[in-house]
Amino acid sequence: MTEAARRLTVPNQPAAELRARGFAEALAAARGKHVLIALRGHPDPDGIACAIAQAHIAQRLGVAQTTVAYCHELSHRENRALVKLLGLDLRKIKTVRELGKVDFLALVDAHEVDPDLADGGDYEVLTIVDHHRPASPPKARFVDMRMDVGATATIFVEYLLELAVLDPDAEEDRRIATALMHGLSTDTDDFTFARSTDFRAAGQIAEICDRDLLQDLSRRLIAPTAMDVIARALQALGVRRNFAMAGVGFVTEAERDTIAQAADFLVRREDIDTCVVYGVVGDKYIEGSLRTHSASVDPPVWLEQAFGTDEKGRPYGGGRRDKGGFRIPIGFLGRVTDRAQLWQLVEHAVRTALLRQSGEDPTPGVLVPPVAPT
Ligand SMILES: [Mn+2]
Repeated sequence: MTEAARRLTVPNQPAAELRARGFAEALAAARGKHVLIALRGHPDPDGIACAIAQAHIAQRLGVAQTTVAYCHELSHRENRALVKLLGLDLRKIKTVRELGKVDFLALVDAHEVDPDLADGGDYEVLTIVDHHRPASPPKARFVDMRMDVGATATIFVEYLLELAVLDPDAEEDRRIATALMHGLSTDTDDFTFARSTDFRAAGQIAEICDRDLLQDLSRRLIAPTAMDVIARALQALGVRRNFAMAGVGFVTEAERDTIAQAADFLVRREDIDTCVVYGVVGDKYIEGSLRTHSASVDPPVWLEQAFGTDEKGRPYGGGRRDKGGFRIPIGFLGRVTDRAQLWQLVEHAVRTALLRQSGEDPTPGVLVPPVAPT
């Protein structure tokens, strides 16, 4: 039977088998070796779950050692709770070297090594498994990029079924299933944006999950700092037709996630479909989060059109179907001591770019007066 015919008769199955086999073959090259699963950016539940799933599969396939590591803060309270409640062993690193001899890197829920991992480029990337649209072709021995899944966790559920079936009676296996379910639900906004493949994956691990733990994990807490930032966003909110934007002023690095939380909140306003919340993070970057449920807004494209690219041609922003983010270094300007003035500059530049991109006239008259920075 031809591949096409088989695919017709048993939807998904042959492709799933092939991909899992390819993944296993790549990992086989690391038999007896040390693989670093390097999370990019601030680890989120999907990335963390996939990392421990890959570590589990790797172990079964004879990889001698796996380390899961990240190089940015584990900044979200819920992400710290995930690591704590599941008793996960995650390492925070600045270089790969500090882990001793590492033979390969593996990327999950990302397709590039974190640029802040100083010597990340010196190591071969063995596998890439991700659902973010790549800006450039990802380079690794094995690549599985799927834009049609709501979470990378869905892909790992598939791998687990083919390569290392989870045992409902084993504590570790239950933990992995629980983490994957949590990753699935957070990445799909509680399954609102889930595809059929995501539902299928959730169904396959539902009986193995620890329900009590899952409930603890999904308790959506809002930190007091996030509430403050949401209040600032509401105060500064500017609405143009179905587009809303809000500049929240200065935010510390540890609290950067509050910008995304404010955007999650604002996009629920019923008369808009897209919003952007932005601020100056750690006096180093203008950072912003975009949230949309508009069919015509593609976050990575929209953000690139609004903010362009850096001198190396890399877009300042990226994202997926319903959300995106951007980060623009402010460099030397970060030293400006008059924060009100600095904020005014940032506010003006960002608002102009956003209004232009949303098809509005960015003349000063339509700019909402900036809120005093904090
Ligand atoms: Mn993800």
